[in-house]
Amino acid sequence: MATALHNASAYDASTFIDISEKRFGLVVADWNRELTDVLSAGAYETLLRHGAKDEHIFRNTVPGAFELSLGAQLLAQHEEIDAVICLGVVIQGETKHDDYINHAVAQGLTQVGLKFNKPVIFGLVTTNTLEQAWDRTGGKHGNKGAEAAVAAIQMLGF
Ligand code: RBF
Repeated sequence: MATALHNASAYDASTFIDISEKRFGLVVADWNRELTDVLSAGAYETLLRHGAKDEHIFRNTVPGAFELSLGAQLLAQHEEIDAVICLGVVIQGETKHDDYINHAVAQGLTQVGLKFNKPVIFGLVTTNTLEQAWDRTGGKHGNKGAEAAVAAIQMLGF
C-alpha cells in the first residue's frame, strides 16, 4: 500500500500489551546515516513512549542495509531479545543495486523472524529519490522508524 494512503498514526495504543519487561534489538544501517539516525530516533522514542525501558533497547549498527539480516539474526538468537527492529534507507541509483539489496533484506528478515519465532520488523525505506526518503524519515509521510517500533509492539501482542 502506498504510504500516502496509509494513516500510520491511526493505531490504537490502548490495545498495546505492557512492554516494560520486553527487550528490543535495534539494527540500524550506517549507509545514508543522516536518514537512518532519524529512523532510529523515531523507533527509540516510540518504544520509550509506550513503556519500554531504556536499558532494554539494544542498538547496533551495520555497514549497510544488506547487512541488516545478519545483524538481526545475531540479536534474535538471544533468548532474552523479544523483538528486533531493522532500519535502513536504500535509494535507487543508476544501477539495479537497490533491487538486489531490497529483495535480499526482505527475504533475510523474513527468514530470521520465522527461524527464531519472534517479530523481526522490516523498517527499510526504499525510494526513488532522496526527497522521497526524507518524506518518510520525519517528513510529510511520517517516520518509518516510529512505525516500525509500533509494528514490533503490535506483533508482541499477537
Ligand atoms: N546500503 C544502504 O543501506 N543503502 C543504499 O542505498 C546502498 N546503496 C549501495 C549501492 C551500491 C552500488 C553498493 C555496492 C552498496 C550499497 N549499499 C547501500 C551498501 C550495502 O547495503 C552493503 O553494506 C555493501 O554492499 C556491503 O555488503
